[in-house]
Amino acid sequence: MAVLEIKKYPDSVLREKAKSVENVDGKLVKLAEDMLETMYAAPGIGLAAPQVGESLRIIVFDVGHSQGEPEPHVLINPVITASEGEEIAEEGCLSLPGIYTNVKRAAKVEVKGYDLDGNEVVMQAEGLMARVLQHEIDHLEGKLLIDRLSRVRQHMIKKKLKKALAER
Ligand code: GNR
Ligand code: NI
Repeated sequence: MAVLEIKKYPDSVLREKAKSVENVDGKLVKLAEDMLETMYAAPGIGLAAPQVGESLRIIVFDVGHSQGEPEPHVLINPVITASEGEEIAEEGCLSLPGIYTNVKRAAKVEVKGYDLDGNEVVMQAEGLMARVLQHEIDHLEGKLLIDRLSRVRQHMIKKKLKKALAER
């Protein structure tokens, strides 16, 4: 396994629409394992393939590991099939270092996808897991959390990002 480099804003790969995975081979399994290792090393609670430079529809997440045993999840070609309610909570993104801001999301989601064995998986999620699933699936569409903010807040954060970039 390997820790991969996390692509940061404004890398163009973060703005691409990721391609569907057509079949799960050894290379894809390796990518999923490397993504999990990269996520735990960051540390983060979710990661989408475009964040490591692979424009493919694969996400990994683990929302429970800080409280106990690691519970790694891999989802291939995930799709939100139902959503309910609204909830505002603070989010961060490994591709937007230093930015933490409230984001409005659906409170509950149902997500369908496939695991690494090619079996269909259906997940009912709420709370932090629902939030992370929506955040990761956004990455597959080339969408970042800043796109979900008010214009005024977007403007403020883009100024902050520009300044941070100039100082790198
Ligand atoms: O590590 C992460 N934490 C987080 C917190 C609240 C909502 C979403 C996230 S995902 C983020 C890692 C990341 O950037 N995934 O794409
Ligand atoms: Ni992110």
